[in-house]
Amino acid sequence: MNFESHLENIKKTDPEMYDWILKEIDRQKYTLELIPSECITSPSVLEALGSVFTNKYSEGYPGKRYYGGNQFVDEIEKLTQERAKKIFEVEHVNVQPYSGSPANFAVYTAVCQPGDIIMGQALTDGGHLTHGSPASATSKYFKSVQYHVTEDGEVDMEEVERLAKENKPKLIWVGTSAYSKILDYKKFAEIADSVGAYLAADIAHIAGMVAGGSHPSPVNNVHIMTTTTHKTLRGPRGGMIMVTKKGLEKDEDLAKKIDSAIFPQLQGGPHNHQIAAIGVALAEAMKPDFRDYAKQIVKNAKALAQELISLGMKVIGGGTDTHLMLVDCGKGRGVFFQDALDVAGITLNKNTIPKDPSSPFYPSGVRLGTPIMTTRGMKEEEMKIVAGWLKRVFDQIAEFDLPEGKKERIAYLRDFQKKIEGNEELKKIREEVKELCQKFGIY
Ligand code: DSN
Repeated sequence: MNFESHLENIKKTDPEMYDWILKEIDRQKYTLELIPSECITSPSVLEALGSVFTNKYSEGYPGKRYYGGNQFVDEIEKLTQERAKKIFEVEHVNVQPYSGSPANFAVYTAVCQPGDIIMGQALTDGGHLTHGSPASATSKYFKSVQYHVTEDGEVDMEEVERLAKENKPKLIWVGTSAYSKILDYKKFAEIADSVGAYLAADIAHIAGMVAGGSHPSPVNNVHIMTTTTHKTLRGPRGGMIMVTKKGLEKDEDLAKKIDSAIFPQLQGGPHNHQIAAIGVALAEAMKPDFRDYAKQIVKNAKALAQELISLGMKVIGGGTDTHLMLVDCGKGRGVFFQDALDVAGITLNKNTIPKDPSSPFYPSGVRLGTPIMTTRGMKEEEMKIVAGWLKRVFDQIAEFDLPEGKKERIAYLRDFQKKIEGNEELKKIREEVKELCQKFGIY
């Protein structure tokens, strides 16, 4: 894809912004992105996202809009809904959420009253902010009870059951942002049903793998599913809320409640360009090669985890069943690994590990995954090369340890930054990374 010809107008009207866009294109092209919640959309998705649908207001739903001129907006919204229903085998879909967090807040709005008890996996244990984290408004408006993982990084189902029985939550979330195992949806359903709770699966991370058949779907066990559309699903930034058959059996008004939570309760006009682009991504997800991609994500993640382990790195839980893994870097040392990798042209994020001995600000691990490398066409052979780079970078941070004192930390990290920026081994790896990235382009 020739980006420059797609940017000829902005080049003339806003050269400053044009330059930043070119810089970001180069960053994405020539560095290796291991953040497991990111992906590379297709040129078709980008075209839909840049389309004239961004010009239109259309509060309401197909056939019931508050503004005129929505005859084509109605068609793209219906088309996108139908594609999502088919792929995820659900009864009802709302494709208007601006992203995952608003989608999740709409679920609360639809099925809870302020002050109701809700349950979710702790953020420090691989859950998501919006599942009732103390840092999120969801814990301000609802009484949040959080469950955790064991040392192996698996959800502690005994704790889930005990907390559900003790607290009788109105809503239970099942779904993760930093978790490498397959969740026991059946057991979650038994627990939620036993206390009469709504069970909502947040499948944001795994949506592409569910669509492509390389990860089990929670559809038959839960009442609601939410997702973002820009992670493994490989669409534009956006969100969807889905109501399952089981959901309608529990509450025949559930679809209506979800729709009215999104509009008029929480959002205004839908982002129609985003909906068009989600539709394009869903059409791509129905193609056979998407299934190959979905399978390869998992194969690559397994290969990467195994190679890291054989090089002596500590992968939480001894491997992965999904697209991502957590690596234990030692107490408070995730930040060193993330920053050193940045210098080497490899991007990932520091992350807490189960029972983290440090704090969420200076966590002990990193989170990494394979969706982008897989989209670029890399396979198991390349995963070995990537694991080798990760180990070489890890060796460069061996001498660094986070000081206990908060003030000392800032000066120490500044000094660390200077040292790694001048590190010759990291610069060498950066060149090797660039070479591989040139072989596996993003467009
Ligand atoms: N920020 C996303 C992630 O990185 O997993 C979750 O919303």
